[in-house]
Amino acid sequence: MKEIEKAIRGEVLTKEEIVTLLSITDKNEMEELFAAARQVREKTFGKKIFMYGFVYFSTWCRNNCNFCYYRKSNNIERYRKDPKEVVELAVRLAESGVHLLDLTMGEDPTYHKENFASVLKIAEDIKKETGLPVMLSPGVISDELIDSFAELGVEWFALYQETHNREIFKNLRINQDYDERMHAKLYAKEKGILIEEGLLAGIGENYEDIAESILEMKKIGASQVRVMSFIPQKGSPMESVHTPGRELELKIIALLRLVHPKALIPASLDVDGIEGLQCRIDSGSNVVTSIIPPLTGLAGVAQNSMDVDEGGRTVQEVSAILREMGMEPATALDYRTYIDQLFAENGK
Ligand code: SAM
Ligand code: MD0
Ligand code: SF4
Repeated sequence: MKEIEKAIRGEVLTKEEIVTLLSITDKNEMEELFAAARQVREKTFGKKIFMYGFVYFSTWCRNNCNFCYYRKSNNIERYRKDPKEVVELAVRLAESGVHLLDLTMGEDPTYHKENFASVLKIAEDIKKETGLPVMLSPGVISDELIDSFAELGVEWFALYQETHNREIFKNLRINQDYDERMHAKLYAKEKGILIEEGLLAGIGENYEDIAESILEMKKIGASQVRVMSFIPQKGSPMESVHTPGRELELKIIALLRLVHPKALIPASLDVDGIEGLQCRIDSGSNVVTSIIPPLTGLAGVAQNSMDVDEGGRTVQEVSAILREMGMEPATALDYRTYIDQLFAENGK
């Protein structure tokens, strides 16, 4: 298809062209799209795939996102892990071979009350003890707090808009401010932190909305860009909304790759577990996220238990599958070298 050839030449696709490619239903055309995404990925990354450890250490939240299991009004069992235990878990993940530690939490009122003192300490200790880069996923926080995390040398700030359609945002992230959320992200970038932006698939968006998101992610200078299929959560207002067919997520991954050739693009184990790894890598992603240590009582965000305790979401398991596919698990040094390049490009 001519749009695909254009992307392979390194030209940025227009919104209309992205919509055309998102509309593909023909199997051969879809395979052409995925093959192009793999070709574009290989140019920058070769066969190497990165792996992120995931530590979701507090599931308390002051917000009421309609799609989320951990929304405030959901009557569920929650945990806030003791800081010492969080550090131990991170060390364990580091020893298992992950390249980055993603420290994630609900917008826990306890942390907000103490001005994030324990989270700052957790991030500091984990950096010291593991030497690995750290990503922080804290929800919306103040500029002052972002300054503090920047001073600690936190490498990444992850905060997903989910959609760049303000109407849809309002219905998903109820009583939250679109601009405030976007501001936190842009401020972190301004402070020299790499940012991750993301969208949710299957929440009432159309192809135009998705194309706009893909282009907006480019505009804001996100270095990591993601999509996850919506998974219905028990007890939430969207409990009976169906999860979308996975072709949509896979096409979006491929288009993210074509529009953001050098970006880090997750294949999240949190949507379909380890079963979902190969197809996501095959459509152009290059980071496996949501690697969780087994038997620790830690949860995922979209699938709170799938494959975790069975040991399915481990470096060992992921590496074996990657090798079988002819891909190669990267090293921590490969990862550090790559993000150093991103920092240099961002002028830091
Ligand atoms: N509480 C912080 C926040 O919302 O930014 C940090 C957690 S963040 C990692 C939670 C992300 O998981 C959401 O931004 C959303 O993209 C994803 N997520 C949550 N619930 C989901 C669901 N039901 N299906 C798919 N993805 C979901
Ligand atoms: C993931 N469960 O990557 C994680 C999460 C938070 N930064 C990431 C959505 O699948
Ligand atoms: Fe809280 Fe994040 Fe879930 Fe929203 S997505 S309810 S902010 S944990």
